Amino acid sequence: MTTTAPTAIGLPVSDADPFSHEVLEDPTPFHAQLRDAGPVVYLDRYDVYAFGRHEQVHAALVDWQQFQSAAGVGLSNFRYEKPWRPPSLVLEADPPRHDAPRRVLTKVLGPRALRRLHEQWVADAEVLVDQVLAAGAEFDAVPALAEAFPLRVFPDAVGLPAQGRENLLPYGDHAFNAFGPPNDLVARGNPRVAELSAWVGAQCAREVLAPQGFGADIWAAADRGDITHEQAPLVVRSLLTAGVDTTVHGLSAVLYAVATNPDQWRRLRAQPELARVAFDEAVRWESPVQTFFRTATTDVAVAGHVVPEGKKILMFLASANRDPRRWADPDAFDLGRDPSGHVGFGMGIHQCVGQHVARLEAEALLTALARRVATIEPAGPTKRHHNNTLRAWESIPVRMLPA
Ligand code: OW7
Repeated sequence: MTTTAPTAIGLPVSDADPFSHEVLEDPTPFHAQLRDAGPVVYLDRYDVYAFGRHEQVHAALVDWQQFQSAAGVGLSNFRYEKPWRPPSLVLEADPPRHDAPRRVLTKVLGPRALRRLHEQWVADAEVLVDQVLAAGAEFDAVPALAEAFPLRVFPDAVGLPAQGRENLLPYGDHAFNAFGPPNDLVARGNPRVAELSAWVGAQCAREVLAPQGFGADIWAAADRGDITHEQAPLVVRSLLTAGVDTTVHGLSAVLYAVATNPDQWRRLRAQPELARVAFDEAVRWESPVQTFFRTATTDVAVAGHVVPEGKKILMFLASANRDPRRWADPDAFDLGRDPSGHVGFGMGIHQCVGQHVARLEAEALLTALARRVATIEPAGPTKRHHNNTLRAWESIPVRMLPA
């Protein structure tokens, strides 16, 4: 990062590209430079204001009045640019329009609804782990576990038909790329956008969804008048966009964390009730969702600077989650710390509405592994998957020795 001296008004300026392959491969040094440059840094390449410290990221996330989402939570400003798809009714909306769809999702994905799934998902995780271990001690944890488990349980829970489920990961990958600039990652996804969007759109219809599941629950909420029937398909679409890649990369993160921190795996084996802490700590440590943007609704004063009305703000969730001003030994994956207060699921009114689903998936998978696996070791070179928004693994070769 080339950071010029603070300008006349004292605002640090950087010409860095947070969406370059170099930064996506290893964003950690860039995040440190950004935090050290100041509480607000102007990224002149994109004409956006960047927050890398926990204090400013947290403050922006909880201030939806001054930092709006309705102009889009990617680089594209919906005031001036047509979105690539109809905006999400929750993610890309502000109160009051945001609130009814959000309330519906809160209930559909809430702890009460998940109690019915708990037993089944624990059994599914045990079957999957037994199958994988029976096939050999060495395997790639990304396809074998991190992708396989969510794809085994989540589409069924939504009530999707079996056909076409292979479209879920490519659609999500593109949607998360589309929050970034129109770079090569977006260009590579573009040829399939029409086909994937058509498939996702078709799955949101009431007749296509199973009579029981999250999808049917959303349509039932429309029947009750909690949202309109016109809104129901887009609310289902939120599940299909945000519910698969995020959990895959969250599970990859915790699997990589325990594979490279054998002391923490021993701790988890001794106390499997730490599974949820392990997952939250992995979400802090890796931040599967790295960044989101907001748009200033007015001239906003931030740490002695002014973010002008209408400008985009790039919030580095991943950087906030390793800010040494907030966390002791931030780069350590440590089951002994309290990771609450991390912003990996966001914060405030938009905080991840699916986090209980994600935590249940992680708890089921980690508990099944803790009961069966004595040691987890890296078994070859890992490979990153680059995405403009997601921190992802393509491959994590591991060796798991049974207990
Ligand atoms: C949606 C954590 C990301 C998202 C991401 C992408 C799409 C949506 C939500 O949350 O469609 O509502």
